[in-house]
Amino acid sequence: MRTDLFQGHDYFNMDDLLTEEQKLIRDAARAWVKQEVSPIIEEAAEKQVFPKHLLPGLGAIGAFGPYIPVEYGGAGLDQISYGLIMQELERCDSGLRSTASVQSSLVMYPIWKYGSEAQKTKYLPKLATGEWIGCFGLTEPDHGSNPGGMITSYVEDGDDVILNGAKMWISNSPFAQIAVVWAKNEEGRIHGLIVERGMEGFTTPTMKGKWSLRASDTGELIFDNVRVPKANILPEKSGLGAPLGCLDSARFGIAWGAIGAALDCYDTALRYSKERIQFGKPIASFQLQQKKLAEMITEITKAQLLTFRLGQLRNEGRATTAQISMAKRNNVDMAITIAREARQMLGAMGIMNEYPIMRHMMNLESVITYEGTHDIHLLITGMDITGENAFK
Ligand code: TGC
Ligand code: FAD
Repeated sequence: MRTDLFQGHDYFNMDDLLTEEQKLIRDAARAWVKQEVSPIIEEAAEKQVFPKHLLPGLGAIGAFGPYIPVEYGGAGLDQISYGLIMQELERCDSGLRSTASVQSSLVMYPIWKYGSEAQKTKYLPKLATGEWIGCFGLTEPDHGSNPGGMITSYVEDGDDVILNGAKMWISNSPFAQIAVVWAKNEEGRIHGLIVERGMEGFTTPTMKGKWSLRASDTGELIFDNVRVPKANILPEKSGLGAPLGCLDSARFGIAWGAIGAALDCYDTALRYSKERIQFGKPIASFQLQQKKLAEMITEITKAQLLTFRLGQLRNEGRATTAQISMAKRNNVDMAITIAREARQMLGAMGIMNEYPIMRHMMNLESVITYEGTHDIHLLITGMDITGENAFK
């Protein structure tokens, strides 16, 4: 069992920009992670299981729907608080943050923004506590970066619809009680449906064999003539813009989360470099190792500044999809580069589970792929600045 010695790093006094409430929320999340998750995370990753006993604790620290209004069971917090919670979770493990991202931004967010009052009252309070867990089905075996091409579809049948198709790579699907599923109606228009575990013809096989995000359960969603009440269709928004709006929120959380993973790698490498003696001196005294550490904290600081500003813009309702893309892409790339450098600084010890770096490095290979790949986010920026669409 590893002792979690992490200390925050705040080179540009970013804490001065946070409110007392934001700092309290961040510190509470950090304390909970250190006590409840750090001691068990390596074993969970090795066994390839998500530790489900953590779900009520995640609910209690406000990680499920931080910005959902209190009347629906959420914490009613601002976007920077949401980001800080994601940072603290991913500081420990990207899979832990994934569970909270999916629940908050990809399940609670669409129900809150696009759902009926009856749907909000039925689902949101139970999702906020972690009593129910949800998942988000957009990606299909043949439609990843191009979700608009999806073939999952439904036809109307009285008060119900009959849903057919399959989704793949779905975080939390193996144990989720509900799935927010994106499917085309008879006119080919995309709608969101809430599919509940137990509906006949609905199965969620687990996907095994991942070398990345091992402490997060990933699976499929299979719909074989599943009868879903029309009352479970999200009524307030349709079209591809509906799931893409959820992705804006989740990608924002990932931008913060990636800083957490980078901080943990930097913190580990910094401490190790002061303790590890070679040629009669700590390796921290060698210029090449200092270069690595100095560049790491520089990149982390730049990401912190970018992301804080993005949080302000989101709080004002002004952040654009392209700004969020830039932050997600930059910060995940920053974190994966730091993980690789930090691993080298630990020499052979860097590959051991006694330290978190290799796990972060492997996790970040998923994070740089999901919620829009590194290349897709570059093309979103490219389209935004040139007005030219290079996707198709
Ligand atoms: P495009 O023609 O650009 O847009 C289609 C319609 O959507 C509108 N729109 C948005 N609306 C709201 N918010 C946004 N962010 C929006 N972006 C676009 C757009 O105006 C248009 O509306 P309308 O009325 O004209 O129809 O769509 P496209 O087919 O060209 O695709 C664009 C592209 C490639 C950028 C997009 O599809 C994309 O982002 N692809 C990446 C797919 C992706 O990120 N999938 C993520 C799956 S979920 C996941 O990975 C969860 S990981 C879980 C975890 O965190 O653990
Ligand atoms: P593809 O789209 O096949 O892309 C392959 C390569 O081609 C990539 O490098 C990509 O950048 C490139 N490419 C594609 N199109 C273009 C283009 N136009 N121009 C240039 N290059 C291009 N999805 C969900 O819906 N829900 C989830 O909960 C979820 N969880 C996930 C959990 C994990 C662990 C992982 C790994 C994925 C998860 N996903 C989920 C799926 C994820 O969103 C997709 O993997 C991602 O969107 C990329 O799709 P793809 O894997 O099919 O890659």
